Amino acid sequence: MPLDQISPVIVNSTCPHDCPSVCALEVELIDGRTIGRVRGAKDNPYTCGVVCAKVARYAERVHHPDRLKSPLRRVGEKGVGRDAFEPIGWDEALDEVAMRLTNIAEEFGSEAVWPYFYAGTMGLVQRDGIERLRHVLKFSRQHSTICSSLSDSGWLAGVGVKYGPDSREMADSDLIIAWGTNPVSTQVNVMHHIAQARKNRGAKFAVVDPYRTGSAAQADIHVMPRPGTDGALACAIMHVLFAEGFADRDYLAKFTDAPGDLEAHLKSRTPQWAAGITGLTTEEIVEFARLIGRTKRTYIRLGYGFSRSRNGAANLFAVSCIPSVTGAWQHEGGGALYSNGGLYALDLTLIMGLDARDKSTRLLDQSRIGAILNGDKTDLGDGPPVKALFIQNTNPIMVCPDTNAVRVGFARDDLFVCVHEQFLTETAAMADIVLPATTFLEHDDIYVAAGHTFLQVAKQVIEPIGESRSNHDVICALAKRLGAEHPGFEMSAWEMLDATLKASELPDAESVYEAHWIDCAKSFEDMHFLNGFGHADGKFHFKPDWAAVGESHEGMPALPDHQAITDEADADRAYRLVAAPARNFLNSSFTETPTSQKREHRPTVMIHPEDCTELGLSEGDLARLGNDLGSVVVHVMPFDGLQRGVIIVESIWPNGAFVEGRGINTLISADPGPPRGGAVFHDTAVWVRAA
Ligand SMILES: Nc1nc2c(c(=O)[nH]1)N[C@H]1C(S)=C(S)[C@@H](COP(=O)(O)OP(=O)(O)OC[C@H]3O[C@@H](n4cnc5c(=O)[nH]c(N)nc54)[C@H](O)[C@@H]3O)O[C@H]1N2
Ligand SMILES: Nc1nc2c(c(=O)[nH]1)N[C@H]1C(S)=C(S)[C@@H](COP(=O)(O)OP(=O)(O)OC[C@H]3O[C@@H](n4cnc5c(=O)[nH]c(N)nc54)[C@H](O)[C@@H]3O)O[C@H]1N2
Ligand code: SF4
Ligand SMILES: [Mo]
Repeated sequence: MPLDQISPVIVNSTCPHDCPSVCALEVELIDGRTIGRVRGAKDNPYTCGVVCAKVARYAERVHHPDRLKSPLRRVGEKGVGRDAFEPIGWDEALDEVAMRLTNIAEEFGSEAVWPYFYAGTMGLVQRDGIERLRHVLKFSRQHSTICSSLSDSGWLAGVGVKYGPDSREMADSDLIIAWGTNPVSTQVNVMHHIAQARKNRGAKFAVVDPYRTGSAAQADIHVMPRPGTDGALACAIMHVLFAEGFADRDYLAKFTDAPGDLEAHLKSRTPQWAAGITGLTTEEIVEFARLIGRTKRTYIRLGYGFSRSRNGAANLFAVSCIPSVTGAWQHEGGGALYSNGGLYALDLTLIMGLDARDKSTRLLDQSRIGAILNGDKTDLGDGPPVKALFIQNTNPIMVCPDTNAVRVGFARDDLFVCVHEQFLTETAAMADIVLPATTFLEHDDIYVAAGHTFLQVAKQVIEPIGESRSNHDVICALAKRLGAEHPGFEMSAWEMLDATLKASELPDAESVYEAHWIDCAKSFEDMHFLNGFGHADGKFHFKPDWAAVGESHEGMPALPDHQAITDEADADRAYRLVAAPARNFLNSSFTETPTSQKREHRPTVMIHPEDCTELGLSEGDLARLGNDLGSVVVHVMPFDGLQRGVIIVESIWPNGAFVEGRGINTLISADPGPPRGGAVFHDTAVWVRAA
């Protein structure tokens, strides 16, 4: 019978992609090997039946003809593609990886091996099991900086703990501000809850973003600052709040550390001052501040995007101070949310092998992989060079800063690379051994979320594609060959997640799976910090202890401020580049699916029409963008939804999709943002000319 005539079974699952929404899913199962449509679970109070278009069409990805189906050994040049590889058996592949890692560790020390991973899947067993192998064998550790270290730093400085007012409360807000986030693209569920508030309460929706994103286009108010200037904007808003009687002085006295110092400090942070830095008008700033001041139920949804600057931690911190001045935290539908990552009190000892962790083992910065592979002593310290990479869940040749350096590093003849992947990515194409990986539909796992409060357990839905194996299975098989011992290497993925739940005093895996999710929200009082903020004194800190947040705290502002350390434009590099995510990709994933490719069309630079005229560029022309790190060529799209002097290239396209084969991260610096590192994807000055 043709597949479309079979009525499919619906199976519960959870979206594993690196996205705050972590949607509860309903997957059409056509047969034991084939899925149909994917929908959001209607009865999940956050997902509410909504998923993004990419995942609705997951069949395109899971059943893609290019899925890796067997282990591969490279027999040709690096970076060529499929023709350079020959299929081999699993035992042969794993034996070779184990042999190479053992030899390298014996010759150069265990720190010469660097297991390297990120969040291609957010499932805790499949994502973090690599840490267990690392810790048991004392391989180099990874400082995970590519996504959330700047934003974590900024949030923890003021609030002290990583959660906040329940995102479902957006539906009860009167003003929702998407600050440095583009939910239409990056977390579509937020838009659903905003739509509820607009419909039910006539709520206003505001977006703070340097360009007119899909979200900004739907907003009532779009505040469009220059990139990297949110600290100045936040200070000027707070200046107005104090000056015009919108500050909640009772709240400030009870719940904050230094309201007097803050008020005095903000006297000189006038809207005129901020206008000069942000490129906004004084009137816009004052009007926005008054709206926030008048609206008790103001909910700020803080994004990661505006933290991806050298001053990103300071900026996110400054914005998080606003509800502490107005006292909005006290109200239902009020306050600010960055992430609920700290809500889930899971004991990850078993999964991550934390009992075997030796903190004296070298820690290497994930975002500086280019410098590290090229032997930079500031990164390597006294330790050995990195001689072997074992990679799961990430595609550094596309997604890391300073692509040229990353490529030179991967091209080293004396570097052994094993990549465990679903597709032959640009990174996998540089590997010596490639192992085929399952997708979330082909293995079991447990999921927590940044954007909501639900913990979910999902079971395997279909048979693994080809000979693919899960991360957990590969880690355990390698551990056996490497002589690594830990109880976690002896268990199935299901046993691991069940044991993790039990160790965390939560219901067992089967019960959570049966329920599809359990809600880990704390009480209203706790989520709104009415019982105190996360610091020992229970106060929100306007004067953060930056030294407690990160080592590179020197120069962090004592009170919320504009920290003038960005890569500012100058006479030679007149444009500020924002390399924001594209709607139809998810980081480097979905760049392989036909629908996403069609919708995104091609790498494009958005330039203000007046800048286009000055540069002699028109729609469809090729422009070259460059700085000290290199240059890239892209097609031009004149666009009036940004300030002059700001340009946008949405991504993350493969390098190979660009005219000269060099992708946008060629231009991104690997400088770590203070105080605790972090990649600065949206903080780049470039020159632009016709190509
Ligand atoms: N220009 C620019 N660059 C950026 C950003 C930006 O905004 N602009 N954002 C940055 C951010 S925030 C992030 S988080 C990074 C993310 O960058 P990546 O970590 O590369 O992103 P993903 O696409 O999430 O996942 C990477 C790979 O994991 C694989 N994968 C998925 N599930 C599994 C699995 O179960 N097992 C195995 N073995 N592999 C799996 C996928 O096939 C995919 O190729 O990119 C960063 N780079
Ligand atoms: N479609 C899609 N969804 C995704 C991803 C994707 O690549 N594509 N990536 C996933 C991942 S790993 C993450 S971490 C999240 C990130 O999702 P978000 O939190 O939304 O962060 P970004 O997408 O990096 O950036 C959001 C917006 O910040 C803006 N921005 C840049 N610099 C500044 C600034 O200085 N000030 C202000 N106010 N705004 C600024 C950008 O223009 C962009 O529109 O999204 C996830 N969801
Ligand atoms: S919105 Fe995010 S979590 Fe939801 S289906 Fe899409 S990628 Fe997955
Ligand atoms: Mo991310």
